[in-house]
Amino acid sequence: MQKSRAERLAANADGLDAVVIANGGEPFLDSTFWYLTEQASGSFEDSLAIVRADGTLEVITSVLEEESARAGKGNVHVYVTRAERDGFIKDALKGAKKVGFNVHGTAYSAVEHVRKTAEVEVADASKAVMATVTVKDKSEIEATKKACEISSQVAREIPGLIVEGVSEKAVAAAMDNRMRELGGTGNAFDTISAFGAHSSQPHYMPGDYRIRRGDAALFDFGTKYDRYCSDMTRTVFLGKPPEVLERAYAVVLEAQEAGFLEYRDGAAAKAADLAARKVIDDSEFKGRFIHSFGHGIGMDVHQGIYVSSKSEHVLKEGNIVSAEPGIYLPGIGGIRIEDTCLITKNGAERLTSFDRSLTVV
Ligand SMILES: [Mn+2]
Repeated sequence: MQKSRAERLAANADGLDAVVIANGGEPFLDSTFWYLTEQASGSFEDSLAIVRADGTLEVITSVLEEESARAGKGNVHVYVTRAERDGFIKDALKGAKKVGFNVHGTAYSAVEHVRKTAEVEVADASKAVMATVTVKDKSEIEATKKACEISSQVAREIPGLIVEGVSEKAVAAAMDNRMRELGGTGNAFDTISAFGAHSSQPHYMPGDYRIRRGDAALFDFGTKYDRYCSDMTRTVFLGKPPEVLERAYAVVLEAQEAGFLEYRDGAAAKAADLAARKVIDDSEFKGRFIHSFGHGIGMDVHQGIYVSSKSEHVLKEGNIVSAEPGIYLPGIGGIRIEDTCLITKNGAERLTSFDRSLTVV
Protein backbone atom coordinates (compact mmCIF):
# COMPACT_ATOMS: atom_id res chain seq x y z
CA MET A 1 0.00 0.00 0.00
CA GLN A 2 1.15 3.52 -0.72
CA LYS A 3 2.44 5.42 2.30
CA SER A 4 0.33 8.23 3.67
CA ARG A 5 1.77 11.75 3.71
CA ALA A 6 2.26 11.49 7.49
CA GLU A 7 4.10 8.18 7.07
CA ARG A 8 6.37 9.73 4.44
CA LEU A 9 7.18 12.62 6.78
CA ALA A 10 7.89 10.21 9.66
CA ALA A 11 10.24 8.23 7.41
CA ASN A 12 12.12 11.42 6.51
CA ALA A 13 12.33 12.55 10.15
CA ASP A 14 14.93 10.04 11.27
CA GLY A 15 15.91 10.31 14.94
CA LEU A 16 12.85 12.29 16.00
CA ASP A 17 10.06 10.91 18.19
CA ALA A 18 7.51 13.21 16.57
CA VAL A 19 7.13 16.14 14.21
CA VAL A 20 4.82 18.93 15.34
CA ILE A 21 3.21 21.31 12.86
CA ALA A 22 1.96 24.12 15.09
CA ASN A 23 -0.21 26.86 13.64
CA GLY A 24 -0.37 30.19 15.43
CA GLY A 25 -2.83 32.95 14.65
CA GLU A 26 -3.06 34.34 11.12
CA PRO A 27 -0.58 34.92 9.41
CA PHE A 28 1.48 32.32 11.29
CA LEU A 29 -0.09 29.34 9.57
CA ASP A 30 2.02 26.53 8.13
CA SER A 31 0.83 25.05 4.81
CA THR A 32 2.26 21.71 6.01
CA PHE A 33 -0.83 21.48 8.24
CA TRP A 34 -3.08 21.27 5.16
CA TYR A 35 -0.61 19.03 3.35
CA LEU A 36 -0.93 16.45 6.15
CA THR A 37 -4.61 16.80 6.96
CA GLU A 38 -5.81 17.32 3.36
CA GLN A 39 -8.59 19.62 4.61
CA ALA A 40 -10.57 21.26 1.85
CA SER A 41 -11.71 24.08 4.10
CA GLY A 42 -11.05 25.88 7.40
CA SER A 43 -8.49 28.37 8.69
CA PHE A 44 -7.16 26.26 11.60
CA GLU A 45 -5.61 28.96 13.75
CA ASP A 46 -3.94 27.54 16.87
CA SER A 47 -4.38 23.99 15.55
CA LEU A 48 -1.69 21.31 15.55
CA ALA A 49 -0.87 18.33 13.37
CA ILE A 50 1.39 15.89 15.19
CA VAL A 51 3.08 13.05 13.33
CA ARG A 52 4.55 10.35 15.54
CA ALA A 53 7.50 8.16 14.59
CA ASP A 54 5.16 5.34 13.51
CA GLY A 55 3.45 7.68 11.03
CA THR A 56 0.20 8.18 12.94
CA LEU A 57 -1.31 11.64 12.67
CA GLU A 58 -3.04 13.45 15.55
CA VAL A 59 -4.96 16.61 14.70
CA ILE A 60 -5.74 19.02 17.53
CA THR A 61 -8.20 21.76 16.67
CA SER A 62 -10.92 23.97 18.10
CA VAL A 63 -14.64 23.32 18.00
CA LEU A 64 -14.84 26.06 15.36
CA GLU A 65 -13.06 23.81 12.84
CA GLU A 66 -14.49 20.46 13.91
CA GLU A 67 -16.62 19.80 10.84
CA SER A 68 -13.80 20.54 8.38
CA ALA A 69 -11.31 18.61 10.50
CA ARG A 70 -13.38 15.43 10.56
CA ALA A 71 -13.58 15.49 6.76
CA GLY A 72 -9.76 15.31 6.57
CA LYS A 73 -7.02 12.89 7.61
CA GLY A 74 -5.83 11.99 11.10
CA ASN A 75 -7.28 11.31 14.54
CA VAL A 76 -9.15 14.50 15.39
CA HIS A 77 -9.19 15.94 18.93
CA VAL A 78 -11.47 18.92 19.45
CA TYR A 79 -10.84 21.35 22.29
CA VAL A 80 -13.04 24.07 23.76
CA THR A 81 -10.68 25.41 26.42
CA ARG A 82 -6.94 26.08 26.43
CA ALA A 83 -6.56 23.49 29.19
CA GLU A 84 -8.13 20.84 26.95
CA ARG A 85 -5.80 21.86 24.14
CA ASP A 86 -2.77 21.42 26.42
CA GLY A 87 -4.08 18.04 27.52
CA PHE A 88 -4.31 16.83 23.91
CA ILE A 89 -0.76 18.08 23.23
CA LYS A 90 0.56 16.13 26.24
CA ASP A 91 -1.31 12.98 25.17
CA ALA A 92 -0.11 13.16 21.57
CA LEU A 93 3.50 13.55 22.70
CA LYS A 94 3.41 11.01 25.53
CA GLY A 95 6.78 9.28 25.74
CA ALA A 96 8.34 11.57 23.11
CA LYS A 97 11.68 13.16 24.02
CA LYS A 98 13.05 14.78 20.89
CA VAL A 99 10.39 16.59 18.87
CA GLY A 100 10.92 18.30 15.52
CA PHE A 101 9.35 21.56 14.34
CA ASN A 102 9.18 23.15 10.92
CA VAL A 103 11.25 26.04 12.24
CA HIS A 104 11.04 28.09 9.01
CA GLY A 105 7.24 28.05 9.08
CA THR A 106 6.37 28.25 12.76
CA ALA A 107 6.08 31.13 15.22
CA TYR A 108 8.59 30.94 18.07
CA SER A 109 5.75 31.32 20.58
CA ALA A 110 4.04 28.18 19.26
CA VAL A 111 7.26 26.15 19.57
CA GLU A 112 7.83 27.41 23.11
CA HIS A 113 4.30 26.56 24.16
CA VAL A 114 4.60 22.92 23.02
CA ARG A 115 8.08 22.59 24.51
CA LYS A 116 6.89 23.70 27.95
CA THR A 117 3.53 21.93 27.85
CA ALA A 118 4.84 18.51 26.79
CA GLU A 119 8.31 18.92 28.37
CA VAL A 120 10.15 17.90 25.22
CA GLU A 121 13.44 18.73 23.58
CA VAL A 122 13.05 20.84 20.43
CA ALA A 123 14.78 19.95 17.14
CA ASP A 124 14.71 21.37 13.61
CA ALA A 125 12.57 19.18 11.32
CA SER A 126 12.38 21.67 8.46
CA LYS A 127 14.64 19.57 6.19
CA ALA A 128 12.44 16.51 6.71
CA VAL A 129 9.32 18.59 6.04
CA MET A 130 10.79 20.04 2.83
CA ALA A 131 12.03 16.64 1.61
CA THR A 132 8.46 15.42 2.03
CA VAL A 133 6.37 18.27 0.66
CA THR A 134 8.54 19.00 -2.38
CA VAL A 135 7.90 15.56 -3.89
CA LYS A 136 4.38 15.90 -5.21
CA ASP A 137 1.85 13.12 -5.49
CA LYS A 138 -0.69 12.70 -8.28
CA SER A 139 -3.44 14.84 -6.75
CA GLU A 140 -0.99 17.66 -6.00
CA ILE A 141 0.30 17.61 -9.58
CA GLU A 142 -3.29 17.71 -10.88
CA ALA A 143 -4.14 20.73 -8.69
CA THR A 144 -0.95 22.53 -9.79
CA LYS A 145 -1.72 21.79 -13.45
CA LYS A 146 -5.16 23.30 -13.00
CA ALA A 147 -3.68 26.44 -11.40
CA CYS A 148 -1.18 26.66 -14.27
CA GLU A 149 -3.91 26.28 -16.91
CA ILE A 150 -5.82 29.16 -15.37
CA SER A 151 -2.84 31.52 -15.35
CA SER A 152 -1.81 30.42 -18.85
CA GLN A 153 -5.26 31.35 -20.11
CA VAL A 154 -4.88 34.78 -18.51
CA ALA A 155 -1.45 35.11 -20.14
CA ARG A 156 -3.07 34.53 -23.52
CA GLU A 157 -5.44 37.41 -22.77
CA ILE A 158 -2.65 39.89 -21.90
CA PRO A 159 -2.31 41.32 -25.43
CA GLY A 160 -5.99 42.33 -25.27
CA LEU A 161 -5.47 44.14 -21.95
CA ILE A 162 -2.54 46.29 -23.08
CA VAL A 163 -3.87 49.45 -24.68
CA GLU A 164 -2.08 52.79 -24.71
CA GLY A 165 -2.76 54.72 -21.49
CA VAL A 166 -3.86 51.79 -19.31
CA SER A 167 -2.31 51.79 -15.82
CA GLU A 168 -0.26 49.07 -14.15
CA LYS A 169 -2.84 48.72 -11.37
CA ALA A 170 -5.74 48.43 -13.83
CA VAL A 171 -4.14 45.56 -15.75
CA ALA A 172 -3.15 43.79 -12.51
CA ALA A 173 -6.75 44.05 -11.26
CA ALA A 174 -8.12 42.73 -14.56
CA MET A 175 -5.75 39.76 -14.46
CA ASP A 176 -6.58 38.95 -10.82
CA ASN A 177 -10.26 39.08 -11.64
CA ARG A 178 -9.88 36.78 -14.65
CA MET A 179 -7.98 34.22 -12.57
CA ARG A 180 -10.91 34.12 -10.14
CA GLU A 181 -13.47 33.92 -12.95
CA LEU A 182 -11.61 30.95 -14.43
CA GLY A 183 -11.87 29.02 -11.15
CA GLY A 184 -8.82 30.15 -9.19
CA THR A 185 -9.35 30.37 -5.44
CA GLY A 186 -7.12 33.41 -4.85
CA ASN A 187 -3.84 34.91 -5.90
CA ALA A 188 -0.72 32.86 -5.24
CA PHE A 189 0.98 36.23 -4.54
CA ASP A 190 0.43 39.91 -5.37
CA THR A 191 0.50 40.30 -9.15
CA ILE A 192 3.45 42.22 -10.51
CA SER A 193 2.51 44.51 -13.40
CA ALA A 194 5.43 46.73 -14.38
CA PHE A 195 5.61 49.01 -17.41
CA GLY A 196 8.53 50.77 -19.03
CA ALA A 197 11.53 51.46 -16.79
CA HIS A 198 9.65 49.99 -13.78
CA SER A 199 10.16 46.50 -15.21
CA SER A 200 13.83 46.60 -14.19
CA GLN A 201 12.74 46.07 -10.53
CA PRO A 202 12.16 42.31 -10.12
CA HIS A 203 9.63 42.73 -7.26
CA TYR A 204 8.01 45.99 -8.38
CA MET A 205 4.61 46.87 -6.90
CA PRO A 206 2.13 48.12 -9.53
CA GLY A 207 1.36 51.83 -9.46
CA ASP A 208 -0.54 54.46 -11.42
CA TYR A 209 1.90 54.70 -14.33
CA ARG A 210 0.16 54.47 -17.70
CA ILE A 211 1.75 52.53 -20.54
CA ARG A 212 3.28 54.33 -23.53
CA ARG A 213 4.29 53.02 -26.93
CA GLY A 214 7.71 51.38 -26.84
CA ASP A 215 7.33 50.25 -23.21
CA ALA A 216 8.02 46.75 -21.97
CA ALA A 217 5.16 45.31 -19.90
CA LEU A 218 6.23 42.65 -17.42
CA PHE A 219 3.65 40.51 -15.62
CA ASP A 220 4.51 38.00 -12.87
CA PHE A 221 1.38 36.32 -11.56
CA GLY A 222 -0.16 33.12 -10.30
CA THR A 223 -3.31 31.67 -8.84
CA LYS A 224 -4.15 29.03 -6.30
CA TYR A 225 -6.31 26.04 -7.09
CA ASP A 226 -7.14 23.56 -4.30
CA ARG A 227 -4.43 25.41 -2.31
CA TYR A 228 -1.72 24.79 -4.97
CA CYS A 229 0.07 27.68 -6.68
CA SER A 230 1.05 28.54 -10.21
CA ASP A 231 3.78 31.07 -10.98
CA MET A 232 4.56 32.53 -14.39
CA THR A 233 6.02 35.66 -15.92
CA ARG A 234 5.68 37.09 -19.41
CA THR A 235 7.12 40.29 -20.83
CA VAL A 236 5.42 41.82 -23.86
CA PHE A 237 5.84 45.17 -25.63
CA LEU A 238 3.41 47.87 -26.66
CA GLY A 239 4.71 48.88 -30.06
CA LYS A 240 8.30 48.49 -31.15
CA PRO A 241 10.62 48.47 -28.09
CA PRO A 242 14.14 49.92 -27.88
CA GLU A 243 16.52 47.57 -29.69
CA VAL A 244 18.46 46.84 -26.50
CA LEU A 245 15.32 45.27 -25.01
CA GLU A 246 14.75 43.16 -28.13
CA ARG A 247 18.29 41.85 -27.78
CA ALA A 248 17.79 41.25 -24.03
CA TYR A 249 14.58 39.36 -24.80
CA ALA A 250 16.37 36.98 -27.15
CA VAL A 251 19.06 36.31 -24.53
CA VAL A 252 16.53 35.63 -21.72
CA LEU A 253 14.61 33.27 -23.98
CA GLU A 254 17.79 31.34 -24.77
CA ALA A 255 18.80 31.34 -21.08
CA GLN A 256 15.43 29.95 -19.98
CA GLU A 257 15.69 27.09 -22.47
CA ALA A 258 19.31 26.36 -21.46
CA GLY A 259 18.32 26.13 -17.78
CA PHE A 260 15.14 24.18 -18.48
CA LEU A 261 17.12 21.55 -20.41
CA GLU A 262 19.12 20.84 -17.21
CA TYR A 263 15.96 19.96 -15.29
CA ARG A 264 15.58 16.22 -14.72
CA ASP A 265 15.38 13.67 -11.93
CA GLY A 266 18.82 13.22 -10.33
CA ALA A 267 20.34 16.46 -11.71
CA ALA A 268 21.89 19.09 -9.46
CA ALA A 269 19.54 22.08 -9.24
CA LYS A 270 22.49 24.44 -9.59
CA ALA A 271 23.24 23.09 -13.09
CA ALA A 272 20.11 24.88 -14.36
CA ASP A 273 21.09 28.18 -12.77
CA LEU A 274 24.65 27.94 -14.05
CA ALA A 275 23.55 27.07 -17.61
CA ALA A 276 21.16 30.02 -17.79
CA ARG A 277 23.65 32.36 -16.14
CA LYS A 278 26.32 31.39 -18.67
CA VAL A 279 24.07 32.39 -21.57
CA ILE A 280 23.45 35.82 -20.01
CA ASP A 281 27.03 36.38 -18.80
CA ASP A 282 28.42 35.46 -22.23
CA SER A 283 26.24 38.21 -23.75
CA GLU A 284 26.45 42.02 -23.62
CA PHE A 285 24.20 41.72 -20.50
CA LYS A 286 26.85 40.17 -18.26
CA GLY A 287 25.94 40.58 -14.57
CA ARG A 288 22.37 41.74 -15.23
CA PHE A 289 20.74 38.45 -14.09
CA ILE A 290 20.45 39.47 -10.44
CA HIS A 291 18.44 36.65 -8.85
CA SER A 292 18.44 32.89 -8.92
CA PHE A 293 16.99 30.75 -11.70
CA GLY A 294 14.14 29.22 -9.74
CA HIS A 295 12.45 28.01 -6.58
CA GLY A 296 10.14 25.24 -5.45
CA ILE A 297 6.39 25.76 -5.85
CA GLY A 298 3.61 24.07 -3.88
CA MET A 299 1.00 25.32 -1.44
CA ASP A 300 3.52 28.11 -0.87
CA VAL A 301 4.69 29.93 -3.97
CA HIS A 302 8.29 29.83 -2.67
CA GLN A 303 8.79 26.38 -1.25
CA GLY A 304 11.86 24.52 -0.04
CA ILE A 305 13.94 24.27 -3.21
CA TYR A 306 16.41 26.96 -4.23
CA VAL A 307 17.61 26.75 -7.81
CA SER A 308 20.66 28.97 -7.41
CA SER A 309 24.30 28.64 -8.42
CA LYS A 310 25.09 27.52 -4.84
CA SER A 311 22.15 25.14 -4.39
CA GLU A 312 22.94 21.72 -2.89
CA HIS A 313 19.55 20.34 -3.94
CA VAL A 314 19.37 17.30 -6.17
CA LEU A 315 16.18 17.38 -8.23
CA LYS A 316 13.69 14.56 -7.83
CA GLU A 317 10.84 13.35 -9.96
CA GLY A 318 7.75 15.13 -8.62
CA ASN A 319 9.53 18.37 -7.69
CA ILE A 320 7.79 21.47 -9.04
CA VAL A 321 10.12 24.40 -9.67
CA SER A 322 10.11 27.67 -11.55
CA ALA A 323 12.44 28.51 -14.45
CA GLU A 324 12.76 32.29 -14.47
CA PRO A 325 15.85 34.03 -15.77
CA GLY A 326 15.78 37.77 -16.27
CA ILE A 327 17.82 40.75 -17.44
CA TYR A 328 17.35 44.06 -15.64
CA LEU A 329 18.52 47.39 -17.05
CA PRO A 330 17.85 50.25 -14.62
CA GLY A 331 16.25 53.26 -16.30
CA ILE A 332 15.35 51.22 -19.42
CA GLY A 333 13.42 48.13 -18.41
CA GLY A 334 13.61 44.46 -17.60
CA ILE A 335 12.82 41.15 -19.22
CA ARG A 336 11.80 38.00 -17.37
CA ILE A 337 10.30 34.79 -18.71
CA GLU A 338 9.04 32.26 -16.18
CA ASP A 339 7.30 28.91 -16.28
CA THR A 340 6.23 26.48 -13.58
CA CYS A 341 7.95 23.15 -14.35
CA LEU A 342 7.41 19.57 -13.20
CA ILE A 343 10.56 17.46 -12.87
CA THR A 344 10.14 14.06 -14.55
CA LYS A 345 12.31 10.95 -14.89
CA ASN A 346 14.06 12.11 -18.06
CA GLY A 347 13.51 15.85 -18.12
CA ALA A 348 10.86 18.34 -17.19
CA GLU A 349 7.45 19.49 -18.33
CA ARG A 350 6.35 23.12 -18.50
CA LEU A 351 2.98 23.29 -16.74
CA THR A 352 2.40 26.90 -17.74
CA SER A 353 2.11 27.57 -21.42
CA PHE A 354 1.95 30.68 -23.51
CA ASP A 355 4.00 31.61 -26.54
CA ARG A 356 7.44 32.64 -25.32
CA SER A 357 8.54 34.32 -28.55
CA LEU A 358 8.76 38.10 -28.60
CA THR A 359 5.25 39.57 -28.55
CA VAL A 360 4.63 43.10 -29.77
CA VAL A 361 1.07 44.28 -29.17
MN1 LIG B 1 8.66 32.75 -9.37
